[in-house]
Amino acid sequence: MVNVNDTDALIIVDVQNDFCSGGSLPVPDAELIIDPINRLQRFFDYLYFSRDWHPNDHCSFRDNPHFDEGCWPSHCVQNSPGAEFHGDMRIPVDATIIDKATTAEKDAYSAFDGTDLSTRLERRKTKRVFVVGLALDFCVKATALDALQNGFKAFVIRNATRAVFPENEAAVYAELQAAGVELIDSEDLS
Ligand code: VGL
Ligand code: ZN
Repeated sequence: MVNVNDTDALIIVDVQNDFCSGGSLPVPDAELIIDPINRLQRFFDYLYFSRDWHPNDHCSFRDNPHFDEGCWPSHCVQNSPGAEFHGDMRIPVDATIIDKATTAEKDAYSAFDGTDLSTRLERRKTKRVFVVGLALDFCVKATALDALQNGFKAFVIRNATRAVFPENEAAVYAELQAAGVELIDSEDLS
């Protein structure tokens, strides 16, 4: 069991329409994590919701003529419906939203990359972060590994995340565990 304490933080990564069914870059079974995430929220005093928040000429878009390294369909364009949080996810009025990859030239998978997330966590004396959301093999993985780099203890809650390429899931979990991220399920929390 893991006892959640009052400085622990839940980081909910990129649960946005474009990553869910009907979106431009759908993660298989993304909807299955909404209920677990809604139920997890009550354990935590501090919730951080990250958003992939790209300009419409972002370098990661494969149809962008100005960059050749783009490898994704256009997704999560700032202020578009696809960038909105999934409508069934609970978002408290006092929630903190962390926008990332907001400029055309730079991509950022980690919610720590180019944001003030680490500063905000330190200000609240947070030592441990619990990471959930989309997608396990990209932004969730990068966020958990970056949490370690920033000196936090990191957990990934398996039943509250899904991979965009499910065949990568086992390898990602092995990589996270080898790096020192703890893998748990919602039922392990009290
Ligand atoms: C993500 C691909 C491109 C993610 C973001 O949130 O995991 N994946 N941009
Ligand atoms: Zn993106």
